[in-house]
Amino acid sequence: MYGLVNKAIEEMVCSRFGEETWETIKEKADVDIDFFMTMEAYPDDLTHRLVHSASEVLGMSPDEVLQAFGEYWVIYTASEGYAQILDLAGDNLREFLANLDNLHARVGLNFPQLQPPSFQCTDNSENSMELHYYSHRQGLAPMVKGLLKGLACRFQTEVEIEQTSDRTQGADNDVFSIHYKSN
Ligand code: 1MF
Repeated sequence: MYGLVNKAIEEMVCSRFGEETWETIKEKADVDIDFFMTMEAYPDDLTHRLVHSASEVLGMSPDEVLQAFGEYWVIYTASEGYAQILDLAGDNLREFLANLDNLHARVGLNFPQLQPPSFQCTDNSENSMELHYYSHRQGLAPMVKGLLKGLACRFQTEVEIEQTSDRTQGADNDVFSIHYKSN
């Protein structure tokens, strides 16, 4: 994945736990890189090693780290030069999710090594929808749950998110059910 992803993990850890903790995490992950380059593509394995190491050092499960990271990604990209791309994707959760493939297509135009996931949503009713998540990558569904929470926060929408289908449990793809809490 592009270095932007590893930089976001670094920023999340450093802002919450400090730089020393980050150095420990990198060391344990056997990652000997001082500065990640935003525009350079790094092996996915490196990102996974960082997540696993962070989970050990921080005493969280890898899924919890990924979920926290998903939430952070929404804030991080908005503050690191991608505010406009995010703004263009919509001003409510439904619209944004429906536009995610367009967003990735736009980013991928300039960065050919992007391997974008794909998202398809279907409206179940006025207050609930289903999101199908397709990816070249394995094991990132917890991050998607975090991304959804981050987006709900961005749009100040209260939602309940449940994963109803799980690739790690043998399903063809991951499906999330999103329920708007009425208030
Ligand atoms: O292949 C990739 O390197 C890659 C990196 C990040 C693919 C996708 C993403 C973004 N995605 C991360 C989870 C990927 C899960 C998977 O592959 O199955 C999050 C997608 C997302 C979901 C909900 C809400 C917002 C989301 O992301 C918005 C977004 C997406 C991509 C970028 C920024 C915001 C982006 C921008 C530039 C990138 C990489 C990603 O790379 C650069 C950066 C600077 C210069 C050149 C390239």
